[in-house]
Amino acid sequence: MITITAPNWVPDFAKGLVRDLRARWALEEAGLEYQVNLVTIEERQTPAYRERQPFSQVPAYQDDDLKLFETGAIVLHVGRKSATLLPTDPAGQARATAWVFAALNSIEPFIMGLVNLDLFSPDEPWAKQARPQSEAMVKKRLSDLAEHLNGRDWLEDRFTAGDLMMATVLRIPRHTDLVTSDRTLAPYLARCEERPAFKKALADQMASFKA
Ligand SMILES: N[C@@H](CCC(=O)N[C@@H](CS)C(=O)NCC(=O)O)C(=O)O
Repeated sequence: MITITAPNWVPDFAKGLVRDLRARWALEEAGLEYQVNLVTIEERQTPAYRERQPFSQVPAYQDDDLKLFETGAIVLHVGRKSATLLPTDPAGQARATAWVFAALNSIEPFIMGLVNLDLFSPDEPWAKQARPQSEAMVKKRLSDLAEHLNGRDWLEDRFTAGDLMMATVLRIPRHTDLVTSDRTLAPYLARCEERPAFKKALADQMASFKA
């Protein structure tokens, strides 16, 4: 049975954004059965957990043959089991993979830079000073993305793992209107979030915090 880890607790601002959502969503899209192992902060520091996730983070993934970490790797691994996530033709698969990397490499770091300033150090003078440049960088990447998406429903000619990853990244700056005010990105994100697999994954993540 496939198992993923998820945190047993997070602060309110992180609920619905925790990265196990990516693994849950991919597994739902693929129609694969899985179980979720809720782990405490202390458990994540143990050698046994760090063997599964060297940075003590969530999620970690395990199936009969493989222990895996990093959501990009997990989503691509699950994607190879499902044509819903990754086209079976090599070119289509490579393009979808490129968008997974783009989300994680070209957009998420800038969004996380802004989030770190806004949510973790809002009152620090250095954070106030750095914010305009940080926001400008996010806006530039988002506008590049919007330009690509203009007139398209998905990053490629159909939904892929690239859209899944991009949507989870675009959800992160929800304390701002950077995505929701954009006439291309807002409906794109809504389209992704309308998918039944996303709704199920999100509902399950939220339910795990209630439990
Ligand atoms: N690059 C990792 C990031 C995972 C990550 O940041 N997980 C967060 C929860 S969303 C976490 O475990 N944070 C606690 C920590 O970094 O110590 C991935 O994509 O899997």
